[in-house]
Order: sequence, then C-alpha cells, then structure tokens
Amino acid sequence: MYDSPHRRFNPLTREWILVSPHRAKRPWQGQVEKTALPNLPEYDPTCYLCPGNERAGGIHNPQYTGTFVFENDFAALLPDVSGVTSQVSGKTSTPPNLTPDISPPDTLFRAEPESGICKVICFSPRHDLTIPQMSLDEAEAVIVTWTDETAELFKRPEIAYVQVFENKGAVMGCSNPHPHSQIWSQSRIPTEPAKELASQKDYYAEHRRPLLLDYLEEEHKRGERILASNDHFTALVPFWAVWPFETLVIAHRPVASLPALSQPERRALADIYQKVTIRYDNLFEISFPYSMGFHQAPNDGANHSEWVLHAHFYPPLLRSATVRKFMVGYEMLGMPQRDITPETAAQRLRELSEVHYSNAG
Ligand code: H2U
Ligand code: ZN
Repeated sequence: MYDSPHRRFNPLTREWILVSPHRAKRPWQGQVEKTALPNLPEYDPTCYLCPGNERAGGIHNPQYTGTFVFENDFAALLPDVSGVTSQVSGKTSTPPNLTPDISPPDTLFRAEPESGICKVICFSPRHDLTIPQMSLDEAEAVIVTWTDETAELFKRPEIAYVQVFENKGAVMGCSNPHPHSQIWSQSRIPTEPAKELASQKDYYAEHRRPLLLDYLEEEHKRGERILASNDHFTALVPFWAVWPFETLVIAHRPVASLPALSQPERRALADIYQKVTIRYDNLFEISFPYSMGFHQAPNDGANHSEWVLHAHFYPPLLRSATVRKFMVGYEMLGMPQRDITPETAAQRLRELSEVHYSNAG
C-alpha cells in the first residue's frame, strides 16, 4: 500500500498529508553539486553575537565563555501591552472564545493584545561551533540553558507557553551563522502546541495513556522509522512526516516540560540531539539547515499527564545541499505532500555514520 499514492494521519495535529512514493522515481535534471563549506572563523569582529561585540542599540556582549542569553533587541512580543485594546470587545483582555455579545461584523475583525518575552541564546563563544561538532558536555550546557530559561519563564503567571527553537542556516532565514537559538514566550498558547494539547488530552481521556508513549512503543516494535535511541530519548522519522528528512525526538516517560527533566535525561537529550544533527550533516556533507523546536506543556499549573516532551526537526533539503523542498502550489492550497516515504528517509539517515564527517579520517 505504501508504494502507491495514499494519505497519512498526523494524530498530534489531526491533519492529513499526501504521500506519492511513485514520484520519487521521476527523472531529475536539476543540479546536485555540493555547495562550498562555509569557512567560518572562531571569532568574527562583525558578528553581533560574538563575545565583546556590539549589538543593536550600542549594547556590548560580555566576554562570555559558555552559553550566553540576552533579551532579543527586536523582540516580536513585548512584556507590557496594557495600552493595546481588543478591537472586538474594546476591553484590554478578551476570552479565547467568542462571547455571545459579539456579533457580525465584529466577529469578522477580531484582534487581541498579546504580550511576551523573547530571548536569544548563543550556544558558545565560538562563531563556528555547531551542536553536532560540540563535545557532549558543551551540548549538554545548551540543553541546561534552555531548561533554566524555561524554568525562569514558568515562574511568571502571565506566561502561558514557552517556545524554544533553533533556526539553522540561511535557507531557513537565519540571520547569523553564529550558532544560536531563540525563546519566544507568551501569554497565550500558539496554534501548533494548542492543536497538540487538544489531541493529547483527548487521547489520554479515552485511553488513560499518553498518545506519544503509545506511538513510541509501536514504532519500536516496527523499527522501520527509528533513527537512534538512548536510555531516555528516541529519534525517528514520524509516520506522518511532511518534510523529506523530518524527525521527531520523543522522551521515554511522560515528562511534560524541559524543567522537569532529570540530570541524566538532560545529558541523554544532548546525546540524541547530536545523534540526529550529526546524521543530518553527514547526509550531504554540509552544515545541514533546519528549524527545530521543543513542544512542552503549557504553563497553567495543571498536571499534564497527557503531555510527552518532544522536539520536531523540520529540515527543508530534499536531494542535495542545494535542492530543497518547497511548500508551494498544492501544499499551500490543498494539503502537505511528499514523494520519498518516511521509511526510505529513515533508512537513509540510519545508514549514515554516527561520527561527524569533518572528524572522519
Ligand atoms: P535568527 O537569525 O535566528 O532570526 O535570530 C537572530 C535574532 O537576533 C533575531 O531575532 C536578534 C534578531 O531580532 N538580534 C538582536 O537581538 N540584536 C542584534 O543586535 C541583532 C539581531
Ligand atoms: Zn559570532
């Protein structure tokens, strides 16, 4: 059945994706050559993230030696938006659902204030050191920084959700090659985690088991989409993957958020992060671009037994360092579609070396 066109269901978002495996065999006349490796210096005097350098507004970075966190100088969300009023109700805060006293045409022009805090996290002082090239200790320091920053933001009752993400590579719109990530935290749950919250809650209510742990158990039985695992995390290409080499990293127990991880789990997460990103780099022997982010439970004080901490890696490349998948045409107007099956992608990634190509003799 997986050889002919079919659709697959994503139980986390409750959306379908179209898979067209026969098209993966179609002739390709595009270019396949490798791009030249970016030869980055350890320190770049013009980089706004390197130690000691100047950022926007004339602020100077400290001579940091480990990870370094600062509030985004061009934050998409601001802590205080009390001056903004809702366009629908005229009140400063509005309930998430339509209230009965709002009727068309006002319901067609809804706007609500949204506040939050945005941070930038540099992985290390080194302008050229990406996570797959770090030592395990250095990678663990990044995980610990994400964990600590999330824990600090969770202390604020006005913060409903904390999104930790890494945008890597110019093709992903990343403005600076100095390895870094971002945290956007805000007063409402964004769209993607909100879908996952609803689906995981419904599944838990019906089966009294977390959706992702049931899924993970079945994937380990089938084996065909697993990339790597250790004592606390598994990386796999999900059955419903949209991006050619998309992966999902799932915790082995119902741990709902980064701050709830134990020390051995944080180290294991660093290990799996490296196992995924080393394989990514090895696939086309380049610094592999992607958008990655953790999905954790909202900060609402509730006991989220349904939620299992996980990370999505969404890489755009398809065939080589220069040939990427575009989400255009049918995908924009219809639904997501892929050619190469998740099983084939998983097999290709699994067969790659666990040693970074730059260190391989
Ligand atoms: P990306 O390249 O992943 O977009 O992240 C860089 C972030 O750094 C971006 O959000 C911020 C931008 O707003 N930034 C500063 O906070 N200060 C600066 O001096 C330049 C860029
Ligand atoms: Zn730099």
